[in-house]
Amino acid sequence: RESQAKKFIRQHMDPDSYPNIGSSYCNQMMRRRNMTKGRCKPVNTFVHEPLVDVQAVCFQEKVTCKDGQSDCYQSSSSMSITDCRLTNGSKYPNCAYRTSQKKRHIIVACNGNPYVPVHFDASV
Ligand code: T3P
Repeated sequence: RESQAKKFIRQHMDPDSYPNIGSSYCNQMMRRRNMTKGRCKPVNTFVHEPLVDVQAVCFQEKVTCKDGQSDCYQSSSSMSITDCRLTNGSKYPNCAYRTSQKKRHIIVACNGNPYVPVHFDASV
């Protein structure tokens, strides 16, 4: 079975696409990374930074997660990200996404040994 760490990488890491991101980026990437199987995942963020820099966030500022319990950390630097948000009229299996590029501080939950990101909580 896929580990939580591998799942985070599949769902949230894309270091190499930036800056060549077009309006169909999310439609393609959400499908390619298997987030349109069974349902359309409503919101998902891809991070365009090296994996080591995202893993390092687990040792940066500790913050409260949205669920109030897990261990979350906020990146000290702003990072290049792309938010994918399902469009209102989109109907499974035709998952249609709006692509928005941003520079934000990311908040991730970390777990395990090695202590690595396992969930994307928010960007601020
Ligand atoms: P996961 O836990 O697999 O990383 O919160 C539900 C899902 O939405 C969660 O999936 C993370 C994802 N999400 C983003 O990817 N970006 C966001 O900005 C927010 C708010 C949620």
